[in-house]
Amino acid sequence: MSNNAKKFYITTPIYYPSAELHIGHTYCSTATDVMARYKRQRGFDVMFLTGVDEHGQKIETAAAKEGLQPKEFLDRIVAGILDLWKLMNISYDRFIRTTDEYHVKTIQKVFRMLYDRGDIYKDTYKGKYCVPCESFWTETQLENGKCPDCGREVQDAEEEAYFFKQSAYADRILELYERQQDFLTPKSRVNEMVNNFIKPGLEDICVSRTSFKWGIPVDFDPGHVVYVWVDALFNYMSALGYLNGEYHDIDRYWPADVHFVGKEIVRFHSILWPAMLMALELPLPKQVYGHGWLTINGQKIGKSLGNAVDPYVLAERYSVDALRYFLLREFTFGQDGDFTRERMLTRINTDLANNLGNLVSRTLAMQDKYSVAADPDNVEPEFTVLMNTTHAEFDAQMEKFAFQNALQAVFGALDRANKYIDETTPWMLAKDESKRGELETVINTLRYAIDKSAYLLTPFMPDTAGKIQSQLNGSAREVLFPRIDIKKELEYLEQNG
Ligand code: ME8
Repeated sequence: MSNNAKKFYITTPIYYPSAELHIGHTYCSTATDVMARYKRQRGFDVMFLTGVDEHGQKIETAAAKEGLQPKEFLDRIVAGILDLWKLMNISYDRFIRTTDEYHVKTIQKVFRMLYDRGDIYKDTYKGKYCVPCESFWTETQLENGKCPDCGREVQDAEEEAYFFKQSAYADRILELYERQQDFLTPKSRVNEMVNNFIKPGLEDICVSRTSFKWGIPVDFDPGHVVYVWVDALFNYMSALGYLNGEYHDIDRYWPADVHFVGKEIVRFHSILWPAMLMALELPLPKQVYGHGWLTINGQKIGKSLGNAVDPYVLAERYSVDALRYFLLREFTFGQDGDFTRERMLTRINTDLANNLGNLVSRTLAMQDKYSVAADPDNVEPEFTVLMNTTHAEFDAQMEKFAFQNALQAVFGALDRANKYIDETTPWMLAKDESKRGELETVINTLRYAIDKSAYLLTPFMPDTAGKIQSQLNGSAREVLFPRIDIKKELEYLEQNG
């Protein structure tokens, strides 16, 4: 990659290592992967970062339960996460573990710098703590006495601790939202932040703990470990080599072009994160995008709710590409979406088997049968226009992370191509030697529509797009997406899924 290429730095959150990764995690990393692949395809020098967020009491407790040291416990789980990303074809450029030595070094330096500048000070912490979420709450923030994020019990907590002067940055954060209108998107997330957190009075935030050990030690005050969110957020910079010698890309890639994050962690990314960066006089990320949740019957899919959907089962049964496609086509990225097996199967059948798959197999079967030579220049003008418009629409939607709309544009064109077959009836043209020219145009127009669509679909379905391209180039044909008998399949999943 030439060093002159425009850069694009995109991140997923770093995931909490959990043995039971579910389709919600897959959703976030697939969306990021699609965006990274899209930008690479358009010539950008992409840095796609993902990783794991390994510290905190939750991990310490989980490891102890299994009689393991935290690191041993983590290594096993991280191997599983890497395996899932491999399965899902997640093309990350860098994978960070917050237990990596270089990251630890960065965090210790950051903590000390914030302390030296007076942005971190020592006091006594009194309040509530949600262990599973690693979140501190004040009484007023609780909902019915429970954690407002997950609804679980919180604990009383009181200890000597360090605090970050978040309150001092409230005005500058509001100014940031004003000045940089797309800093936080979708727009609805800005109102949530302003009304729920900033307007009621932004509080200083407790950034160290003494009640457990599994964290990055504050190097000038033994016994204190750094609050997991300070540790976690700076991964986006430590992974580029900020304040460590491991990597040297900070000047090339920082500030990030976009952080993709789930809506429940938007507040950390759009308040605490910019506030800490402001304190250190560092450039702010250009954008934070808060995506919605995948739910089942309206409830967030997650381990603790016991309704996890296993991406392995779905990917093995319907293909990785079908799953990737479904996730980004069915749901509106910025909003919650309810997962059902029926929605998934219907989407795969309608779009992938009937529309795309059918178009490819019909076109290539006819090309063979009627011995039509490929000629990329023999294209109906209507389709040149259609595919150009589709391409422009696709790009416009991708720039807004409106994946569902981008895909809809391509599938609209594929739909048109299928109708064009019905209108032109190539099997009739083939019977009449005087219509040979017309037949050749029809087949080549279809090939052109397929080729352009495959190009656009590449970031979403890299394997399928590759298969389509090689089938267009004459390699043996295989069915791309077998049609599913939905009723039978639902019964199967009921028993095995
Ligand atoms: O929050 N639907 O990690 P995490 C959509 N370590 N997205 C979902 C989801 C669902 N049902 N369930 C989880 C953390 N996610 C921190 C991040 S970043 C500096 C630190 C998403 O493993 C969730 O919204 O709990 C989040 O964006 C990501 O998975 C990681 O969640």
